Amino acid sequence: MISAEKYISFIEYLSSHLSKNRFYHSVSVEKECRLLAHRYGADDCACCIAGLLHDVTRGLSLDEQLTLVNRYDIITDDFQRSSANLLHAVTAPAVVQELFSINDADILDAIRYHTTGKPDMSLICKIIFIADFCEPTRQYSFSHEVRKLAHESIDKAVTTALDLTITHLHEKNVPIHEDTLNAFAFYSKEKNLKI
Ligand code: DGI
Ligand code: FE
Ligand code: FE
Repeated sequence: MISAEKYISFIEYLSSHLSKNRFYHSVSVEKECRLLAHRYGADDCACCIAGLLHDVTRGLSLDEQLTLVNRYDIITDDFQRSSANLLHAVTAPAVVQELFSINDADILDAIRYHTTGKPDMSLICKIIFIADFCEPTRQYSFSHEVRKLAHESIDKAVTTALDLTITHLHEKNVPIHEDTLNAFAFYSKEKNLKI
């Protein structure tokens, strides 16, 4: 259980550092995380904290993200350093640790991989990845379909979300990070579909 003071400090920080839409998205991810945590028996407090805070650095420019990479000595690759879309997931765990003293490795890992996913994710990692993809304020036509699937099989939802992301990025001629490709290779093997 998280204290009221701590929860309010998250909300105050996010509402003053994110756009209105991004703030609303973060709260919506938190709500979706709670539903999925109850559905799959995950730690709902950890899932909600990770869901609420996952985009904490999303409002920063690429240069501001790179300043964080240097300040916290974060290990990154060239691809991540060239893309604010990818880099916000890499910088967020350090900020969450520093600002809010959150040191839970599962929460930090779920935030770190919320954009690309990775092979063999923990349950909390999968819940944040999917809640981010399909929370109800998302505008994509297929988010509703993935949301329904997520409540039936989290692994099938992860596979579908990765597949849709890769197809979408291909169509836009955007290069795909190896973490995303490795995650899809792992989850698209039917033997790995556990739930
Ligand atoms: O931060 P959000 O908008 O809530 O969503 P996100 O963190 O899941 O994704 C941010 C963006 O990153 C989104 O436009 C999709 C993109 N993305 C996801 N995987 C990859 C990627 N972009 C590249 N270049 N490569 C990837 O593998
Ligand atoms: Fe994000
Ligand atoms: Fe997000």
